[in-house]
Amino acid sequence: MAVLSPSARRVQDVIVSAGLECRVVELPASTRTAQEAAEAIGCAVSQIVKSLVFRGKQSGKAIFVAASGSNRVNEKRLKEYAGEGIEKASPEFVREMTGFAIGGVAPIAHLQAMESYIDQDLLRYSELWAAAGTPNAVFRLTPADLTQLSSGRVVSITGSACFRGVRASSPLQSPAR
Ligand code: 5CA
Repeated sequence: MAVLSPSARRVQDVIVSAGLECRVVELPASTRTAQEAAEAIGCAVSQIVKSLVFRGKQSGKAIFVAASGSNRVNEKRLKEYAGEGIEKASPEFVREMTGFAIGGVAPIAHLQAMESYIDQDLLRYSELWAAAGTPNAVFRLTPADLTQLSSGRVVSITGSACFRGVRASSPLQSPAR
């Protein structure tokens, strides 16, 4: 088996410590973005776990969101969960909190504990893929693995708060390739 780079190793070690069998793989192609990762893996973009860091405008606290690759985080909704205005974190803040550079941020093995949310749409799939510390490292996991590894609250992260009921009953998205 190929030797993993240090960041990918850190992710693999956390997986093993949790008693899970997911295996980190470093691919020859770039998996820097959700789209590139889906193409390299051969899965739907919606099956990619997008790892996003936001920051509370008042408190400066870090907020982590594991989102389905095809979803856009509704910042109004995230603001409600966080209890304050939020903004996208800077690349430096992302690295400080997670220990990973943008493009390789894993949903686990972060340097600092963060308030975390998991996009409920990710629970629709039997198989997910997430970044594993570098722009070409990924691992396959199930939604159950994700909720076990991350202490995040499973929530809806799309749509606006007033249409919550409508969104909740919306049909399955066809996987975008
Ligand atoms: N390796 C893939 C998933 S396997 C990956 O990391 N995709 S991602 O979507 O989780 O990470 C890219 C995300 O980083 C983008 O969606 C974007 O929200 C964020 N990002 C990109 N550039 C910046 C930037 N300059 N500052 C803050 N966030 C950024």
